[in-house]
Amino acid sequence: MQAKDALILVDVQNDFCPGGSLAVKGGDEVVPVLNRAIDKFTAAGLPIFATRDWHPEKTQHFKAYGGLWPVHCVQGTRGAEFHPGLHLNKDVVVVSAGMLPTEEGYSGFQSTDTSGSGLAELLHRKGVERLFVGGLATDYCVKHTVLDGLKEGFKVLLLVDAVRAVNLNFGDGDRAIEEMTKAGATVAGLEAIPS
Ligand code: VGL
Repeated sequence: MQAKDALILVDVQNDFCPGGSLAVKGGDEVVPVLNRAIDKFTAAGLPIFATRDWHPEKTQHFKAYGGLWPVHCVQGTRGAEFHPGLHLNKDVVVVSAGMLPTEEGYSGFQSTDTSGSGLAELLHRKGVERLFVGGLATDYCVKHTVLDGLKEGFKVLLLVDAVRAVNLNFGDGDRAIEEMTKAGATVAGLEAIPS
């Protein structure tokens, strides 16, 4: 493990898992894979960030108000909670996105912690240079987080066994992986996490 690595868990929330209001097929399958990544990062004392979609009840992100999506991840609801099987611990920093009624909030880099600091700033403060990214969903929040991470100057590894796609259109997930790769991300398995 290198001292400048961080793990980014993207939106592993109940509403994106089977039974949730915007369920991603196999969404819960990312949990055991991410838990192994969390255990490795925790053992090495390296930073872990968990992003979450954290919407108000009325937002242009939802169909009823002109957006694409069914109601999901409304602040304070069970659907907005992290999947109960995810090994979150007190050292994991939670950052929230999509809190404004006018904001889609697809990118983890639009997320802030409780004091209002953005993800890029939090990563820079810890001297992070390389991100390992997994979570939900491949074709939305994972993709935007990876692309923005690259734009911010981080090296980015996509933990490909730990992502699942919404696939509103057939093949969206595969196209998203291609787009991330073209932009400079590396597709990797858990073995890419040095221990
Ligand atoms: C997401 C669709 C709508 C995601 C969020 O977390 O990828 N997808 N809102």
